[in-house]
Amino acid sequence: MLDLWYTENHTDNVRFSIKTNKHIHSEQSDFQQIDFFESEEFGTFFTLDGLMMVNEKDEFVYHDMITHVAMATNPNIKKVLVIGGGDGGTVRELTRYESIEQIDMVEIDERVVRLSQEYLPITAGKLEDPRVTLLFEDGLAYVKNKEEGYYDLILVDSTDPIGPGEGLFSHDFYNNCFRVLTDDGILINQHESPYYPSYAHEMKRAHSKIKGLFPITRVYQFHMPTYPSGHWLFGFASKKYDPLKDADLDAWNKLGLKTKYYNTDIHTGAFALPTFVKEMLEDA
Ligand code: AAT
Repeated sequence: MLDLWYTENHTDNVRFSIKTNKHIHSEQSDFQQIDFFESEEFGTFFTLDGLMMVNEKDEFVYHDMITHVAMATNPNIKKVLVIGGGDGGTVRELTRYESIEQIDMVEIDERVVRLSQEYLPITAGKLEDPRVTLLFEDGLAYVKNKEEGYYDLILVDSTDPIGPGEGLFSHDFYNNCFRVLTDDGILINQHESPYYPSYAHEMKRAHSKIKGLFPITRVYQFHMPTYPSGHWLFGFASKKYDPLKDADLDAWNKLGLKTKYYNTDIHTGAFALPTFVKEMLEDA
């Protein structure tokens, strides 16, 4: 039996490997290199340009944390925009809220969606919900052209700021997100990792841009075993609601949603950051 290992460089000096059973699919789309694998430890997973995006075993952490923190902060969210997120995991979590009326998902690469529908039904299974509209275009262009004050929530479920995801970390993009949000709108964005310097650099850059635009900006953390260092962040930016002071955590618990990572203790705890991360954010 051949040992087939998927290996990713987490830095120039650190590698992360997963033993795989099968390389299910490989293609170069118009935007990026897409690969799907099957493995014992992480189930089916896919990579974009050689970087882990989603796997069956730890996707719940990321998708719980990108969605439920904002939803517990403002339970009246009705119109949601997801940017990226082609695997469908973020949309899946949103569809669990009956109160949400409209979910627009803007994904640049239709191939990620179609392949996820084929190989990752665990995340893509709710993309056919009647409230969901799929739009295949660049998220940067989409928010530029969208009318102002439309969405209650924007979730930026994007790749890292290299390749097609670069524009989703730009000042222009954040500015347009602010504009298309309602007066009590919330923006959550994939905020990279504070640990390895190359990622921390991007995290600081993103934070400094958002800090200048929104009255309330915070960062919260979670543990993603397959992302570089495992220590990952989302940004919480908001025009009105503070995720700690304004969240009605009892009301969220009364919804009775069963989640595997998020709970209302994590809601509060995730905003408690290690000193080195606080210092990085302060001088960002
Ligand atoms: N749910 C977690 C999965 C992702 S994938 C991020 C998605 O963003 C990809 O499908 C990619 O095609 C899409 N994307 C990239 N750039 C754009 C853009 N400009 N407009 C719209 N969609 C885009 C996130 C993984 C995070 C990994 C962290 N290391």
